[in-house]
Amino acid sequence: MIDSHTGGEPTRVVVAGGPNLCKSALAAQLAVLRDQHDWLRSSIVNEPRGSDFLVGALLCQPVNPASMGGAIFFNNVGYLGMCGHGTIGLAVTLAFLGRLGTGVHRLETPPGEISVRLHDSNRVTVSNLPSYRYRRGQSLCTPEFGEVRGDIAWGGNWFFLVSDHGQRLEYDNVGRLTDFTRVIRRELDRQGIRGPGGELIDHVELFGPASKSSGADSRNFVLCPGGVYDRSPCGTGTSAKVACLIEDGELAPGEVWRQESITGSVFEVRAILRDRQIVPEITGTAYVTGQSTLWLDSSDPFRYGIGSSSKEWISTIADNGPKIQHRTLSANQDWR
Ligand code: PYC
Repeated sequence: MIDSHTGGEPTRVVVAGGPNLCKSALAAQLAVLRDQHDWLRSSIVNEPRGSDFLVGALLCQPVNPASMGGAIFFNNVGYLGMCGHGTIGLAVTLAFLGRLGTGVHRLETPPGEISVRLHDSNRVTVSNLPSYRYRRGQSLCTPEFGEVRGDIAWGGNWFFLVSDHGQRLEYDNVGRLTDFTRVIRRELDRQGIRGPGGELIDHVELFGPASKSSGADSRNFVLCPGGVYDRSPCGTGTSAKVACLIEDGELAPGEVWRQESITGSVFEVRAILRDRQIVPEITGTAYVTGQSTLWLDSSDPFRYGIGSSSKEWISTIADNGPKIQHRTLSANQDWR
């Protein structure tokens, strides 16, 4: 596994030894991973190895041999659609391993194929999936904070985007921002406010003025599905934002939008129109921070992560003995 961070948000890429998911479309590979190997996700991103804000990426076989690969992104509670910061981290990781050269490469993800341009060993532009706004000015009543209005938009994941919120978007206020956005997330769910196909709106994004020193157009705070905030400006959230700006005529196709995160990191985005669809291109920087091998010790009750519902883990505990063969997942060993 290789760790990196993109604008402060970590990505842990499994580069070898994952389960055999067959060479099918990435959405089908995701279904197999979720249904049969969810222990892999929880082992990697949950405590004690991981943390609430860690995003994992499993490198998969692509359907199209011309693709650089496929990727499934996941976090402490489940699976993401696309992941902008994670894609930048993945490209930098593959460059670090000598597996990716500068230039443009295709990457398959569960919601569709994207492309990645590696500029140098750290800087990457992701050409995302077409992004769009589903609803403008959706009203939401919350018991704690009264009415909140936001746009519902998709940029690879579903977002509720709020500009008028009365909150202070500063790093020393992340506790309150987390509480505020968790209430929004809870009420969206409770009141059945969803995407057009019933999808959960599982990311909440607040906007405010950028810091003067960043030279950015806006600062955001993004609550992720696991209940913690994105340290980066969030690639899919920034895509959802520029889709709204273009639909409102506040940003022209091709014009650059610089999105600052709550930690001060910045993504540069410009959207192009392709077949009348808004395609955001997100540029950011990632750095490799470490390399490790995952060890699953059959006598370790937390080998699948704290809170994991892995059946194997439960049976081991119930039987009070190591019923599972000792299994390890390493860079050299393919576990099946
Ligand atoms: O960069 O798209 C992103 C992202 C989604 C969740 C965390 N980061």
